[in-house]
Amino acid sequence: MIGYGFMGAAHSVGWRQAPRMFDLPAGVEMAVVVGRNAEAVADAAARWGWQESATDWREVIARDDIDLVDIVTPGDSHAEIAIAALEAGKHVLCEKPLANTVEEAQAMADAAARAAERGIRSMVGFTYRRVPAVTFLRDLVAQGAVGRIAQVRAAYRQDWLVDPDMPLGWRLQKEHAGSGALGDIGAHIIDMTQFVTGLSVDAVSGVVDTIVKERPLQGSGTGLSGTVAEGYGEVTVDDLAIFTGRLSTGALASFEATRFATGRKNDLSIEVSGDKGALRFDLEDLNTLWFYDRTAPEATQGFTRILVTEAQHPYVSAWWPAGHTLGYEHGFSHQAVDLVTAIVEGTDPHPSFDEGLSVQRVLAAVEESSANDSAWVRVGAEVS
Ligand code: SOE
Repeated sequence: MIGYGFMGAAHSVGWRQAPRMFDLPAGVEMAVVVGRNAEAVADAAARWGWQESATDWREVIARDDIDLVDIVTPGDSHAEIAIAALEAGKHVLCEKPLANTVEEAQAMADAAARAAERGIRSMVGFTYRRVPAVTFLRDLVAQGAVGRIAQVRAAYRQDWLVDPDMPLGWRLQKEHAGSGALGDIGAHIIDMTQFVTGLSVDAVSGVVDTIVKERPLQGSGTGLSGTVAEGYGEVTVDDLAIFTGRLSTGALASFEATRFATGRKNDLSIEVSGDKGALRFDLEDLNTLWFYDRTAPEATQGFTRILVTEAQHPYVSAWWPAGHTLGYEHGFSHQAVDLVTAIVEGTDPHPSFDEGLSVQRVLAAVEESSANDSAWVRVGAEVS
């Protein structure tokens, strides 16, 4: 695993639990965790159960005893590491968003396609696809439970930037993160919309905005907090993004990605509305799915709560009995299970780098639209 911040912790928990709770077709050895600070990465290895730590990812990628490289670094190093790992014949799991630009994502997707010819697999870490209620929502949509989709409403709302003294971490710097709320959390709801509906976002109109334009420099810290250092620096990414998407059937979707939704901590919600019914999911209540069945007798219609903890629900049987709920970290185990299974079975895991590229194109189109008074921009059209 390259990187050891917030996502490094989450992935480590996933890799550790997956082989213990699921019957995997291959063993998992947490071999090496890599980071630039030797002491800090050694601590991370000891805490999370990696056999070794190292400071040079190129040396680690060159090792014969490494089969899979998990990339949890900021976006500015995804392309370089992923392409080098794929060329070295390693399977790759890369955190979202796939890259910082469409060009980088395209180069990664090309490298993944070349590697796939040699049986090397790659996958993007849109982990929320593997929250059981989200996977089940997708299954129900595919079975026709909502009928023809008329509209999707998707929002990812956080509030950790409301405080103007929150320091200028890497997520607020374009050269490291590519974009702000748009790429960090907007990418999740774009991917989730495409995943649960099976439709693509083909055109967008939107606006991105930066509310606090300068912040104190960061001392230490890698996650969503940190200490403040002397001086101020410019915020070079968006704080929030609001956009409309036209889906491939012509249906409309609304998207809201914000770090300024006061009181909302990690509130990803999606509602899919069709002519037969509707489904709604909210990450702050992640064991629940709401289903409205328009085909039921009118007198008993209404949003019904499904507690997604039954053995028949995706992934659940490996964990606890019905009603014994799961949490944020379980998606990372499910991701590990599906990737290892695909590698052993010789199938292509999802989301693929091509799917990551499709999200990247939507992100670029939203920025293009915002720069042009919210004009509609076709996704994948040449972005100036
Ligand atoms: C911060 O906004 C963050 O950690 C994202 O980077 C993750 O992708 C999301 O899952 C939770 O919030």
